[in-house]
Amino acid sequence: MSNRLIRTGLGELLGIDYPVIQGGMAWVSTAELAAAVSEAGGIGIIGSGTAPAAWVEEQVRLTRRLTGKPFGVNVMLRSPFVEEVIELVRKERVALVTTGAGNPGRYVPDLQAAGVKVIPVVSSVALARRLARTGVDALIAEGLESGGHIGELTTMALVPQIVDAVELPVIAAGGIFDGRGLAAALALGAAGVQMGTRFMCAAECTIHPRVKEAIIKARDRDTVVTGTSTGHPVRALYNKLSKTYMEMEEKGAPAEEIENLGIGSLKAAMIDGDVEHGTVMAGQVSAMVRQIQPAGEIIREIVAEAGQIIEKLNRLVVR
Ligand code: TUI
Repeated sequence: MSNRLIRTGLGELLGIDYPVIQGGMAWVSTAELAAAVSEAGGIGIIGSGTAPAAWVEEQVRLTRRLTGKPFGVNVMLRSPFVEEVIELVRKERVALVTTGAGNPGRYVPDLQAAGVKVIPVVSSVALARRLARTGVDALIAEGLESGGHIGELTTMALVPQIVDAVELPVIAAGGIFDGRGLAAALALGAAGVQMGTRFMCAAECTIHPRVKEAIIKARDRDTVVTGTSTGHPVRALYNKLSKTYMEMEEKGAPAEEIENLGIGSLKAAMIDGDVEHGTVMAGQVSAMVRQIQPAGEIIREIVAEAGQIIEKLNRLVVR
């Protein structure tokens, strides 16, 4: 397969060859996956989730042993350890911090002063505009096709709106699986893509094999969104736990009771492999995942396919 570069400016910003970011996923994206993605020319992200700084520090050290290339850490802003994790990534001067589930505005100046690039994940135009004013380096616009905590707009509708609203590189996330997704994202004005679900089935991803199997088995309508009634919608594979969620939401159970169902459930799925009583957060593209592949192969495939599509589209235009 040919492997030319797709130059969008994201490569220069992050010091990488291909405009592909691996989504930071709690309990999923550890040093092994992050390092493999970075080694292959994308950028890998350690998902810190609700882990304390000591765990993140260990992961940063391990990643540095596995690759000399730039990598990032995702900070989940609803973590009880958010302050100490921010301090750790600042002290360690990791190349990139992505954030999720909140507004990271107040951390931006200190991180950038330490040489850390800051790229928040947003799911609305309002937050994109607010964060653009804080001087963030780029934005990840994440549509509701994604797994995990999601917003209310699709990638197709959200990405061009954010591209028009800010003068920053925008990375598209949610529903992106292959070179078609990358080419489509570029057509919407994005400078690159972030992918989570596909990298869950990378050979280097350390999650329980039963989770990979469940994703490979999933069909088009097998993800569901629960938690909308509590204000924290989450997309995950349909299973016994999501059935319970839906029943409780249906009968109008108190928000606290519904939220309590989720405690420990992500770890139960990803680490213990309980794909029936745990939360298997995964996106709508789960249905497209058919095999376990090395991260490097995934990246090379996507970039080559996007290149071919762009050339083919070019030939569609008759002069
Ligand atoms: O963050 C994600 N996906 C996630 S985080 C996660 S772990 C979790 N644990 C407990 C509660 C919630 C999540 C699993 N999946 N994606 C990035 C993302 N961020 N999508 C949407 C947002 C978002 C939502 C609201 C970003 C900012 C925001 O702002 C609210 C505010 O404070 O203005």
